[in-house]
Amino acid sequence: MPPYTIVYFPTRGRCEALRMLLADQDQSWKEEVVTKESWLQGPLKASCVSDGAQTGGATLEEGAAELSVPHRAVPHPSQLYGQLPKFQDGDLTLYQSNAILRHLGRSFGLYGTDEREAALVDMVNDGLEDLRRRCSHLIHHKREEDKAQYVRELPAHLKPFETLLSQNQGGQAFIVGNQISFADYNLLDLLLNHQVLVPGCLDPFPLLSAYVARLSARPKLKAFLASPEHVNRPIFGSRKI
Ligand code: GTS
Repeated sequence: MPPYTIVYFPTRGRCEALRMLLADQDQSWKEEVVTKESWLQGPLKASCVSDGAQTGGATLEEGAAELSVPHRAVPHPSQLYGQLPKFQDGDLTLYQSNAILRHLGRSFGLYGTDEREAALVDMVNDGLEDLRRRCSHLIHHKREEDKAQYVRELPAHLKPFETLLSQNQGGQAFIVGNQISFADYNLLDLLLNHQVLVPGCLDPFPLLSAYVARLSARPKLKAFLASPEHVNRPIFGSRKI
């Protein structure tokens, strides 16, 4: 039995970076896929809802919006957040995708080689979260003019990552230091998604383009990215991108 279980909607969403990390680190894991129907029944959400949800505090965003999950689903006290992903590592249960990434980063030595690098890895990952939120807002509240604005502003949001790469060994290595970190998997996931969402968006960024090609060619990642498991899983819910 693999020690890891990912409980999530049938999308890449906030879990594909985790999956890429696990695959590249030669780990296996179990998937528990949560359908819209089972989520709407409520007990699973209730089993991960915070006290705040007693007043309707659970938010609805991203995949849930895609899945048309209603706001303020059944609240339940003394539980956590009311959202997926949920992640099991043996008897440790975690919520919050970035906490899970960091946990795996610590477990597999993917958190820089010292405190300075760890701080930089955190900085990159927090920057990625900013972009991920913008992107998911666009997907779930999409209007044509919003997409046009998103596309116009995207270069400014990608540029920091090109700059960070250029500052680390001329862009020939990883986003921080000399070894892969959890932030690399997160960055790779967002860049791959953006190549689908905004084709050609990496063209002005030669280092990021080469980085995507280089990381995607790592043998275990390459195999994962070519697997039906990855290929057939939509980036976001029902929009099939
Ligand atoms: N900060 C959380 C994280 O990083 O894990 C956000 C999790 C989140 O927004 N989960 C959404 C959810 O469970 C699904 S998705 O956005 O990841 O696709 N929504 C269901 C609900 O009822 O809110």
